[in-house]
Amino acid sequence: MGDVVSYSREGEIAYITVNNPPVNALSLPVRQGLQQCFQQFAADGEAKAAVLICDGRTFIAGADITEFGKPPQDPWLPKVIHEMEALDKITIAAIHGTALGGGLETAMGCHYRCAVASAQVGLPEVTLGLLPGATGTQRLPRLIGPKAALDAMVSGRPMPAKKACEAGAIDKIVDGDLKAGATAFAKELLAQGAKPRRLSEEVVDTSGIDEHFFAEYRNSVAKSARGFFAPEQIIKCVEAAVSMPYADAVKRENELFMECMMSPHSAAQRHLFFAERACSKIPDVPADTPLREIKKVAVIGGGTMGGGIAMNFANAGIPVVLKEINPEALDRGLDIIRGNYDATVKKGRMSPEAMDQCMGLISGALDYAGIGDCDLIIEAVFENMALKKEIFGELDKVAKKGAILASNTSTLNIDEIAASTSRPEDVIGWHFFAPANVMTLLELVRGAKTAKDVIATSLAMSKKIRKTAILVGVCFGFVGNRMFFPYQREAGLMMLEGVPAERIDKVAYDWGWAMGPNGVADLSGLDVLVKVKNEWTERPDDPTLWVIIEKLVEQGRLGQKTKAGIFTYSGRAPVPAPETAAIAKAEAERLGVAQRTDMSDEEIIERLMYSMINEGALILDEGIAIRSSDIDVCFVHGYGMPRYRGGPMQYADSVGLDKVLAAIEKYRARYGDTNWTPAPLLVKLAKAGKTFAEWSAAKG
Ligand code: T1G
Repeated sequence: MGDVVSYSREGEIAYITVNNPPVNALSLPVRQGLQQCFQQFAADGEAKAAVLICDGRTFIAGADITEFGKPPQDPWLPKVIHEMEALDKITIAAIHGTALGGGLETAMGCHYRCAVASAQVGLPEVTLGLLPGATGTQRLPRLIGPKAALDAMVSGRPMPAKKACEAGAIDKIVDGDLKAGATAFAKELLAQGAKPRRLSEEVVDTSGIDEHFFAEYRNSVAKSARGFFAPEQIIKCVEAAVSMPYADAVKRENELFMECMMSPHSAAQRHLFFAERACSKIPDVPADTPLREIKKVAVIGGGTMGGGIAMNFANAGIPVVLKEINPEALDRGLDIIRGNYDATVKKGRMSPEAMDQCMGLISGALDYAGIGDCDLIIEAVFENMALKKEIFGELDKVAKKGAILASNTSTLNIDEIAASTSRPEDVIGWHFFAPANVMTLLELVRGAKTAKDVIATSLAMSKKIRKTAILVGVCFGFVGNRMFFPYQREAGLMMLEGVPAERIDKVAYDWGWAMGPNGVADLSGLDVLVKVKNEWTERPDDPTLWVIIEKLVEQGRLGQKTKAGIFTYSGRAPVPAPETAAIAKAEAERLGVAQRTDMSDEEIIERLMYSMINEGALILDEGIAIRSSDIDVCFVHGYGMPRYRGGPMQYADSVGLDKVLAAIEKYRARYGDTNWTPAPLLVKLAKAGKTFAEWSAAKG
């Protein structure tokens, strides 16, 4: 048992305490300890009730995810829970922090549950490509009804304690000290003569269920669950809960749980869980690096990006100054922000009071005088090196000592920008993704001279503004865009070969991307890609690169913002445009691009993905990304790659690098070395039978 679970008693109340930092995960010693301590409680004649409580910052936060993928070890959690539930003396779960997954399942194996108001409870297994596999799919519907249980399990979103109490998942909210409150609750139950409440002996309230319920529920989650494996398995479990005896339904739950556990989706989603936590670990920046204090922020440039960036800080309660060059531009910038907030309020996702509070934190400035006291200044102006250098020269004169000077550049050289100041150690890239107040990815671009505390502060601040940040090195396009360029390159070339834009996008969408490459180009603006091509001075010599997009821009078809680009837009839905097909045909003839009528969907997705993955292998070899999982985080958080694919490098590992290399060699034979020379790291790992993940882990 060790000390991960301990037994004690005060009078007639026993306490079973879990102490397994950092989150009291249900590792094997914890399961063994729970089993033994509840047996000790059963045998303790003095103990009339038991409180299950946890030390540290949270109640049990779930099964130990690090154990997944290894042979399961007895006692399994369902067994421990059923033994707890069978006891003839009452048990009470005392919850603080986050009772999640197996944690809530264990609490539901107790006869009663209490919690402090700040606690949250939930079954987030679906975020790991799993389902609540320790009777949660059977107990939660018995506690809060099938619809509320499905919502909780299919979304994976936790419930605040108050809401969980109203729904019936928690019996009592405890004020003040949790242990004291839980003890009082236990005594109250004893005084009432309360009996053990065993959910396994109850049935689901099916009064709200008719013959259409599950079909309608499936339709209601079709969009958000598109392509994911686990949500459907969860719905099947709840169908079993309402139609089968408990014991049979639990067997069905276990079968479906194992199907999830064995799915590549779960491997991918569990990979991302750890990947998102690894990306803030920088090998040469100690975790205890002192941080610079950020009390006030300035954003230079109030365009779409600048406005969105400013909102992130206001949302985190940090005052932010938006600096523009004239009153009209400043008003436009503030109107963009107000409009964004209005839209959120209208959707019911923000209260008008919260909006006013955020707007109250945003002020305007027309010169640099107003930003001299800012601790972090983010430049978010037009993507032009000369202009950025001029601005950083000004910032160098006005910014306070120790202020962090950041650029939101999406491609340009941070070292060159830093060289226009006398303090290159304070300069770093903060590359947000449009819309900046929505997309969760932030690329922090480390310059050659960027100070370690600037990096540490930027990582900490990114968490505060609810961004997932990866630290990247300096190159054209950093990590995300540099890998997205070959992806977009192949999309353009396939159009020249006669593959309709809409087919390419459908293949990408069906593979799981939120939007195909052509829809993305139209969304971000075709003129943006043309500007990138013009700024990309060291790009490979490829006469076919984005020639269709250049012609479309010449015709004023810039994408969604002009209602016409690669596609035509009457609403937001893209409509195939004959103009694009005509340009593709004409450009193919001009360039002598052979037409392909034999292109399979498999080739389309291989050329899109493997061109990106090959670039990712180069990026890893150059040290531009610290680890392959950072690249995965980049694409899931910044480009709409589905979590069940795990990110491009995880996907390559799951396909097998030997297969990826063979396909690249096939395209090299057809399209030449310029775009299809396999990255040396890919060749090395493929030949050694290794994965990108193993290479990254070995690198440390
Ligand atoms: N298992 C193992 N390690 C875990 C863990 C877990 N369940 N949860 C967190 N960690 C580690 C994490 O990797 C990090 O490690 C440290 O704890 C702090 O985490 C049978 C099958 C609880 C809300 O999905 O949502 O139960 O990086 O940085 O921001 O049906 O952790 O420090 O080395 O995230 O304060 C279901 C997952 C599992 C909850 C805390 N449970 N965890 O957030 O800290 S499946 C979950 C979280 C299951 C059953 C099924 C969050 C948190 P390191 P952190 P945080």
